[in-house]
Amino acid sequence: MQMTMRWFGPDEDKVTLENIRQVPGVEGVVGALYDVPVGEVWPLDKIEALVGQAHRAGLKMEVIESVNIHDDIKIGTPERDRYIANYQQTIRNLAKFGVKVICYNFMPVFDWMKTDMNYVLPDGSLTMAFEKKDIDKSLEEVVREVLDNANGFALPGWEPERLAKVQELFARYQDVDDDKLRENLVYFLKAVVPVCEEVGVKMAIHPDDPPYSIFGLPRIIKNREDLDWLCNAVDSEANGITLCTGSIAEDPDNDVCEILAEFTRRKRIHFAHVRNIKIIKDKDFYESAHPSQYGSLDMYRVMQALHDNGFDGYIRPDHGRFIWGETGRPGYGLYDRALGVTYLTGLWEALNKQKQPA
Ligand SMILES: [Mn+2]
Repeated sequence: MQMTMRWFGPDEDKVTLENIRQVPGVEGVVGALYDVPVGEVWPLDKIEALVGQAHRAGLKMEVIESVNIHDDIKIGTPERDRYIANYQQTIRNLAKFGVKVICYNFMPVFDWMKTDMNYVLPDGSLTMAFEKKDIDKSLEEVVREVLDNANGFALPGWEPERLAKVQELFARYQDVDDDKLRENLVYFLKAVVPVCEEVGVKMAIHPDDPPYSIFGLPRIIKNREDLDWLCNAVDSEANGITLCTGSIAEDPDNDVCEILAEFTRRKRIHFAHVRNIKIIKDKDFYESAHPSQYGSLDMYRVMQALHDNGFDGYIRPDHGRFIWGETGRPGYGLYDRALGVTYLTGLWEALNKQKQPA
């Protein structure tokens, strides 16, 4: 297991590499280039500079989150082949600098959805929440609220210029249903997985967040059946999963620990986002502090499912709350994520020692 934290780069992140280097247990950062338009090739010199910064700070950068997928690939237009060829080249370029895992998602329009970016918990900390009543509004209203509440930071997957045309984007997805989206994902994977195998990189799809349809959009990575379908559709270890415990748990019908255990055994989980959520009612929830007592997930069992099935991939604590007066990009402060790292590392040590008594 290699513990990591996400880092948005020197210009986009208030949290520095030096900060992250001092969090006990963290060996690497998960990074990305944010100034290359979606669909274009990531240039070697920019990758070299990015990875080099991490190395100079004493950190690895073996996971990229994310190389986003161009809408033409998800929609399946004739132009997709050019974007897929670019993606293949990006994989080759990343491999040259030691990247092992590429996280991505295949969600139309929105990479993720929360309705409250500054939800106040009883202890005064701030977190992100999702309440269904708040998406029963107009599309523009929901989009504006998310963008307006980002505390001035760019949100991953929420490019304002793309979402300014949200109605047009929806219109482009009009004929894409679940089956069509699945077909387009397989078309993409059949093209990129052989390149991954050749250069030693693994693709790792992030499940849909939330794991059910919103605004009538298709959703294809929601539960155990979908993940099983994905693994069988292109049967290669290079066709893998970023298992996000929070996203999967947003549907109370999903058994997160069972899913973790099965796909770890099948060697398809290359990257795990480990966070807790608290279900408020039905499918409404907020992102809680990591320890089991604050959320709906038993985090001991979550880590045990990974540990006991031979997990040897990368982990990060996904999101954290804002505590101790910290402000910044919602979900990505330093303090609460550092507490999450420490807690998860502690659980892992205990699991290791239970297996090998002193
Ligand atoms: Mn996640």
